[in-house]
Amino acid sequence: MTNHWVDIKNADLIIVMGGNAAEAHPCGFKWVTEAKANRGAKLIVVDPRFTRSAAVSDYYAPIRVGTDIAFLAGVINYLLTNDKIQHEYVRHYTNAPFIVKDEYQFEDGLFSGYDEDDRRYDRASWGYEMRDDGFARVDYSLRHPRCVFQLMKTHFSRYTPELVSRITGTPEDRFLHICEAIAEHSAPDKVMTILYALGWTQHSKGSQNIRTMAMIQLLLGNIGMPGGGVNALRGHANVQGITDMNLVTTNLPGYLNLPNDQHQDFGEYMELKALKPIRPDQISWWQHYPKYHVSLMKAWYGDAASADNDFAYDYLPKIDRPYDVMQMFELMHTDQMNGFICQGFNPVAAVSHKAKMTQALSKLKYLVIIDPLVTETSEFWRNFGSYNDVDPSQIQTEVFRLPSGLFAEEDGTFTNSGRVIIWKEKGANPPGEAKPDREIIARLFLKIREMYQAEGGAFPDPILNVSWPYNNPEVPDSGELLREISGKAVADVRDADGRITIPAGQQVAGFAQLRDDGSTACGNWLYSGAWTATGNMAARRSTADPSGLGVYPEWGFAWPANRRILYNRASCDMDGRPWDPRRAPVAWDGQRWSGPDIPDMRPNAAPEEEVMPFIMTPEGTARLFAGMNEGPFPEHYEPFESPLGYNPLHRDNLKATNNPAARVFAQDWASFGDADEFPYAATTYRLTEHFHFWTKHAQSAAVTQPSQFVEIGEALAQEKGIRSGDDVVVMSNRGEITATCVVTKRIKPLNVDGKVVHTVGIPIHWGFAGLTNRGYLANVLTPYVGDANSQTPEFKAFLVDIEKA
Ligand SMILES: Nc1nc2c(c(=O)[nH]1)N[C@H]1C(S)=C(S)[C@@H](COP(=O)(O)OP(=O)(O)OC[C@H]3O[C@@H](n4cnc5c(=O)[nH]c(N)nc54)[C@H](O)[C@@H]3O)O[C@H]1N2
Ligand SMILES: Nc1nc2c(c(=O)[nH]1)N[C@H]1C(S)=C(S)[C@@H](COP(=O)(O)OP(=O)(O)OC[C@H]3O[C@@H](n4cnc5c(=O)[nH]c(N)nc54)[C@H](O)[C@@H]3O)O[C@H]1N2
Ligand SMILES: [Mo]
Repeated sequence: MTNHWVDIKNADLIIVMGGNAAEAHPCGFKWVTEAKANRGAKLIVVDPRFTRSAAVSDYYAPIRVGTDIAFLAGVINYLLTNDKIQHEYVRHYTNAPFIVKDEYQFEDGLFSGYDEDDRRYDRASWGYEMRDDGFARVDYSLRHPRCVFQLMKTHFSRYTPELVSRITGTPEDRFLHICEAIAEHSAPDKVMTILYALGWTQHSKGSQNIRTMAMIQLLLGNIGMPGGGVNALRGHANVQGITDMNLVTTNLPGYLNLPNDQHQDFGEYMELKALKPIRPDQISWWQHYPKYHVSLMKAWYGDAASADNDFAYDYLPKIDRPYDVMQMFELMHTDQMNGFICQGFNPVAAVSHKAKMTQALSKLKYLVIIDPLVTETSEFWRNFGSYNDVDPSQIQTEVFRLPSGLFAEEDGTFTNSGRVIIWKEKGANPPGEAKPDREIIARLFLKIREMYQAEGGAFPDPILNVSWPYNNPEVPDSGELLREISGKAVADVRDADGRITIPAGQQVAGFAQLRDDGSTACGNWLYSGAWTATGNMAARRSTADPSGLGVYPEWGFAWPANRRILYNRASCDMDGRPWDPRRAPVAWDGQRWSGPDIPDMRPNAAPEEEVMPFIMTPEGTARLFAGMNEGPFPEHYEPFESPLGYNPLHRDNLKATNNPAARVFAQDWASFGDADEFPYAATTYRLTEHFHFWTKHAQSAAVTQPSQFVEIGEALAQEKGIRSGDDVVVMSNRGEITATCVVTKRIKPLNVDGKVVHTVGIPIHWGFAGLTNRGYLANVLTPYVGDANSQTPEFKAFLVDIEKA
């Protein structure tokens, strides 16, 4: 979240689209209720299903799965053509005035630089025109034909309400009503927020869905504002924390990048990453990149990382492609990977195209499962009839199960969606032979290191030299780990005059103290200060909220620097006056930036200096034109399995039917189905009563939703002669499942480009392990194709057929 949970109470309008917060985030949803009750906020829900979020909304619109970019692009067109944007904000705080290179083009649904064989764009033509002094050219009148603002107007003018309705199936009047409601929030003192989750991410163009809404929020001037922002409601209790710590294989902790094979030279790499401003006087925060990188390597390798060996740069793998979960299973499937350690993860249930998953695991030599429970993954080799139709005699994979504790059986921290890190105590010790994850990983590491010590290896240094300074090496203490992540001086840190500012051994107060000379160590620059600033994380539980804005400055610690709202300088005009004095996180007081929140700005940057609020970019502005993998502007592409089979925007160019940069492995093209055979749009989602695939082991949860079901609308039910309670078979080109059918008024047929499109809804929680009635994994049906930027599978838009069983 750019903002945070409590801040939702400050919104005037809340859009829930691409998520279903009332059911998937029922506790956090209370802040929506507060906004409605206390300030008369309105709630709008856009979802293919009339969800429980929709049931308490002020306005609802249905949408065809996988078409949100068309909807949101239509909103952008509405805002631009009706001049409903916040002018000063757009002119100064976004890259609207920047002039784009001549070579940039958009034609027939493709941007310049497309390489069809590689399914990849060369982004060179997407840059700004630069001046001789290294700064970008801008036109604050916004009239230059190639300034971002004018290019946007042209690009989005195609998304008329009529076209939006044709693509999305959302009735035109409903779409226009929502446009009008959104447009009101271009007033400087009116703020809208967006709450989204998987309905946007789990698509072959998921990142662009979110980015399109970010553009709307920028046009309205809603980023940096209390009650505003772009807010991802995250999944598992600590998934924000694990993302911050490098969930994505191309990252290092704190969103630093793992160098790729083009970057073998340390000096060159640091220079490349330390981005200089491309506008005069801007902050361009990534200039500090080398400090964070070097401090990370000091945390990992201690004395073995020194200036003499480029701070152990050669120990880092230089990555040739992302190794996300789809890539891993592709490698297993093609015999390029033979061992897999799987911790707190049930991929057979959770990843798309289940048949491919079990085939892939069958090719392994060994599989290690670290989990408190039996899972579909640990049982993948066992025959469960049609639920898991495998022949164990043909599977040679050796499966090791290491029983772990559960998250509630360890102390440590959680980071919530709002970037707030809080300390938690454990509820109990893991039972029986189970061990905490920390101990399992530590002991695996120590054993592997021992083997390298004894037997050598091709390149043992990165293993042998890991710094492991814990009191009990077999069970590192969570406090020790958090202090390592928070950072400390490892040699005396001195100022320019040689005076010691932080003596060796002392924790640093925050990332501003980190150095690139090897005198500091820090496991994650974004968490720097989490330990020190607070003295003791466990004590950060003050419920004082002096401003009433829901800041709670001494409850937990929000990264970065305990800042609750990112880019909060943008909540003020160019003169440093709040757009809305009743909701001012910071303001310029004549001397400095101050207020209830920690300013996201150099504290003494006077407004006359014109230091722009988006301090992470070299421009100082947010980007309406940005280097996403499938294009600098969003464009509607159909899901890989589309009920239309063509893109109404580009019927004549088949290459622009689906996202041209989405990742598809060669063998998987044949596994996609088409609308002739599988005519219905399908999507998957969760229920409040279960958490994915493991609460089915808990009796109390298992009885609340004991049996698998799918949902269809009344019109389709009638067409197919299906009644509520009948068993049905749902088929995709990858397999079929049988379940009870619930016929519902909550799903309505949509009129899409003259064709009636029915939606089949498939909750995900059943499988062949646990205490519920046995069921089929929903992912028997889903396709194996990944988003172009995040590689998230397209779980939310595919094709099925349905028949009475
Ligand atoms: N009780 C419970 N709570 C959970 C979880 C759980 O398993 N159980 N899981 C947690 C996790 S890990 C996560 S990531 C979150 C997920 O939170 P959500 O994303 O809110 O959960 P989902 O139910 O998967 O999907 C949300 C909605 O997206 C809609 N949708 C599907 N396709 C589209 C589309 O193309 N466009 C639009 N606009 N909407 C679409 C679906 O109809 C559904 O209502 O929930 C978390 N909370
Ligand atoms: N079709 C479809 N597929 C989906 C989704 C969808 O919407 N549609 N949603 C996707 C999303 S967003 C997510 S997050 C995934 C969820 O997929 P997973 O994360 O794989 O599923 P979970 O069942 O939440 O958890 C996996 C395991 O973690 C174990 N566990 C719990 N606590 C601990 C612990 O402290 N230590 C260890 N070692 N193990 C522990 C549990 O016992 C469980 O077996 O599913 C994804 N798959
Ligand atoms: Mo998730």
